[in-house]
Amino acid sequence: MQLELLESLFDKTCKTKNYTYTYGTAGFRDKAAVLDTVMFTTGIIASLRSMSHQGKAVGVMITASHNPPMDNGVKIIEPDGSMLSQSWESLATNLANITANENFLKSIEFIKNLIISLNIDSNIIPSIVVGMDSRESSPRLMNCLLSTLSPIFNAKIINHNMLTTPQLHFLTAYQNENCNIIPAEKITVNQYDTNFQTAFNDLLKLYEIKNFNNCFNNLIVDCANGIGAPQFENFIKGLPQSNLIKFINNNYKHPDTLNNSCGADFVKTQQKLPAGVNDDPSLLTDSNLYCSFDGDADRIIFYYIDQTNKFHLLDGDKIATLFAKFLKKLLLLANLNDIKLGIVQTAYANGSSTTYVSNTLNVPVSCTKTGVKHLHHEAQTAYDIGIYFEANGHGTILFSNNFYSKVQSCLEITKDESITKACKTLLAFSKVINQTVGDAIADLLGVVATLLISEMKPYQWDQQYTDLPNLLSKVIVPDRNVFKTTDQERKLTSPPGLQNKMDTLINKIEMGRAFVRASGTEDAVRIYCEGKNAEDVKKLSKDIEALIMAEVN
Ligand code: NG1
Ligand code: ZN
Repeated sequence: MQLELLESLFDKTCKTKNYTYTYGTAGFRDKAAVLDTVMFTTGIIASLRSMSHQGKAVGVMITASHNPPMDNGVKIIEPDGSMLSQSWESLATNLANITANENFLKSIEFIKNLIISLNIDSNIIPSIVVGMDSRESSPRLMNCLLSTLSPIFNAKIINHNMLTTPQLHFLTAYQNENCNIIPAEKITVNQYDTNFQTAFNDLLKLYEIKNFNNCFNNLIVDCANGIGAPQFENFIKGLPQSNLIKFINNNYKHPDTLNNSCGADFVKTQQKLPAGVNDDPSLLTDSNLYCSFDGDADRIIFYYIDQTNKFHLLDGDKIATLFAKFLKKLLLLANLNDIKLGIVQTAYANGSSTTYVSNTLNVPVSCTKTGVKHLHHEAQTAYDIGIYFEANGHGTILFSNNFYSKVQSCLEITKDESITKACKTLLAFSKVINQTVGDAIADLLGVVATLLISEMKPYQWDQQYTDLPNLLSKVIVPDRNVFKTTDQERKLTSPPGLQNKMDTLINKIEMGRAFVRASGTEDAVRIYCEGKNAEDVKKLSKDIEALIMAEVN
């Protein structure tokens, strides 16, 4: 480690000064033009994180997910593939802000103190795995990131270049798990592909499924013109029936089109079909299943149209309930009643889904703050099978060690064929899921497998429950940081008095529910409203927006 080299690199790389960065819901996010300094400091933090894990590989992904093309961002991945530990988020924020606002000596002092207080052995060589999405600014920001890794830390760098966020999470964990058998430089996205293709094919073999037409004619995949396009186009070469998969918005080589009138965020918030479906009439039929990835393919939502061409959304809440129903049935078949299955949602989950999970599925449901790190933690600590999804389609399923040992021992003891099959299905299904993080590709495989095994068409899946009318909107305010919340972000504590005024409006409408919080990824305040009647919901949303504007102006 040669910290003395930092000064000249600071001057060369950190052009953005007098700026405040925050490690938010999903890492640092901002206009790409101001991210040079924070890329530089993130390289330092990632190296220290790897050293604090005795040189295990730590991942760094450059992406701004669903945000517009001129934005970008960066997030750090722990050696086990999970998101950066929360205690390090503030360290990352502090170093970025000291570097952007104070002098070089202060930054060096901060780094040295960190090394001492965390007891980091400075002789350890860090190992960093890097990747980026398809944005125009990503290669430039990658250079800012890499500028510290080699000269200062002499880090071992594996550069996967362009890939999806979940692919990088998976490969970071894979590299650490297999470090004694596979040299890091031999690890490529092929390992990811083979792993999930094999898992999916093995699961279908259990049920001898060869034909997908019982569930849909075509699967139309909207890739948001992002990195999911080339990655999934390549991935499906290892799937059966891949000729049924049709791509739209796969123009990732034109980064200016990223997330533009397409992608998971657009479809979920606008509640309508993305661009591209209407261009080709053969794509528009009620026998197709549609899905949209977001810009870095860690979110997916599904939808279909009925015979009258009406659009129906199958969002993250619907994915969670589909999986919960399927897994609960398998647990019952295998008599594995002591495996604790639960769903984790955020306040953005539709009220109908929460009622359905508790009252119809009889599955416990938890609510956490927005941001998958919160859901992930709850799923991991509260359940043996923790299904977590944000309504926007960001989520996965976590299977505990207790789950694996109980299913395995049941399999060893039982002579009953249906119990054996249920246990084998549970184990095979758990491999289809990317347990490091929400993954559009793995979640797609999980949904398709569930529909095929359950012989369910999209409209039957949709019949589980009917969403309450809802509206998600955002307003730009001078300072979103004045909006502070409590109760898993469902109630405002600041600005004072605003929540009371909102409650008066909410109480006026039937089944009304609404909340307001500052976004962690955009410079905006989000308003969520739902109620029994769509017109009431629209009005409530407008009224709350007016309250906010009156408050801040
Ligand atoms: P913010 O901008 O903090 O609301 C958004 C999503 C989160 C999460 C992150 C990361 C909504 C309402 N919020 O966060 O759920 O997915 O982006 O991508 O969808
Ligand atoms: Zn994303």
